[in-house]
Amino acid sequence: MLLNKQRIEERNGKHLAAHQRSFEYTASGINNTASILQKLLDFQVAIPSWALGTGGTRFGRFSGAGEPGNLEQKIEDIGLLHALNQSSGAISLHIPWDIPSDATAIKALAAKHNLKFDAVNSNTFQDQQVQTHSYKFGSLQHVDKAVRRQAIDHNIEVINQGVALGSKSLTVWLADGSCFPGQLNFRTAWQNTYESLQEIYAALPADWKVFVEYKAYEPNFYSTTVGDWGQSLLYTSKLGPKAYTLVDLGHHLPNANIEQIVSLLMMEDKLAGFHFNDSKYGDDDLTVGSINPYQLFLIFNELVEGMDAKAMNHATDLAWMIDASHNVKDPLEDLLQSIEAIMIAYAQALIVDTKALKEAQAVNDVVKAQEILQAAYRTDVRPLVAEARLRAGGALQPVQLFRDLKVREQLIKERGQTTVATGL
Ligand code: PSV
Ligand code: MN
Repeated sequence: MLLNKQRIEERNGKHLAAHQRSFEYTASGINNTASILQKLLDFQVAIPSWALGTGGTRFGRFSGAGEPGNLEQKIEDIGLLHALNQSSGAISLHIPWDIPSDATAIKALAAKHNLKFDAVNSNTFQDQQVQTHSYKFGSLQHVDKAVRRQAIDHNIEVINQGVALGSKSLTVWLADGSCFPGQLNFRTAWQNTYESLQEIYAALPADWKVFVEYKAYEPNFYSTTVGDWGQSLLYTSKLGPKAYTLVDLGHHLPNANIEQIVSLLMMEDKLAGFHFNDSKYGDDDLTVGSINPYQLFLIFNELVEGMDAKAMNHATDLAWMIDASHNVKDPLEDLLQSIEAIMIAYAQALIVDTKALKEAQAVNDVVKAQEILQAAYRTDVRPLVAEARLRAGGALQPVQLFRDLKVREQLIKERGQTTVATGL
């Protein structure tokens, strides 16, 4: 199914007058509207190939209907999202859930939908049918060299797949760790993992990066070998300049100060980018901004301040991606909501009066500092985000248009009721 700009433009018509009124009002209170709009237009968030179907937990999965049954259909889904919001111009593949059988054809299909290939992700946390050794007791950390070899080779294979598609980075997330005290030797597990990562690092093409993603717990519940940002930073610092630490918002212990982590990783030039999601308890993988939008804003505030301090390009110098599991919502509607939440937080961060904030910090004016941040956070920037979408040819109201055009109903007609997408 294709949504062309003309069809979207026609539908925008009936909301245009109301939008223009609210946009003018919001813009009148902001100094640099033109530059903010350009930044919003440039900002693209990659969609993971594994999040286009209904997700599940270990207790069950309640599949939706009309889910994409293959990689081509997943690309088509992201094409729909991008047509609606003009901010989802990239796809991140998980191998072997989504191995392209014909890289040239897949690349051409993605280009037809104006999509690029973001980071490729390896998977050594599940056993595949054709695999010789099991990852039950870890992969890159494993006590058996043959298992480590298999996991290293898989990562190199994923790099090769990514090269064929035009990706420029590999994300490694390891489930490695232990469930019980005494199960493994922490130092040996760390050392094995480091040596394995060194081999993967050595296989990176010159213009590639490797992202080491950390996670506090699950599936291992006693220790995780890349358990937090400190451990990831230790690996990436030792590996070299092509290695970076990837922050997945759901991978922290409760109440962690993620914005501070982000700020320090950027200070050290070691922040890879993000897997966006939201959570109340742990790795809940909920819609971005659905539980704690203020935290998301504070993270973007650090990002914008940190990127500007280093004259970085907001759109291209870090990797922006969603990593969520849509268990009770239509995945496409959920992704549209997530992108909207990201754009809102980004726009709010862009209107922070950074000069005044620095002045307040310099004289320890705590009250003023809070006033400045919350003035930005409490500004309704939705008309700015909508205006950027409108200028790019997207929908003024993406979720509403998705429903009005009966996109899911159409996909069910095309794909049937019972298709199940690959992923967790
Ligand atoms: C692990 O929880 C994770 O965040 C990693 O990024 C994986 O690649 C992804 O989720 C798998 O769903
Ligand atoms: Mn993740």
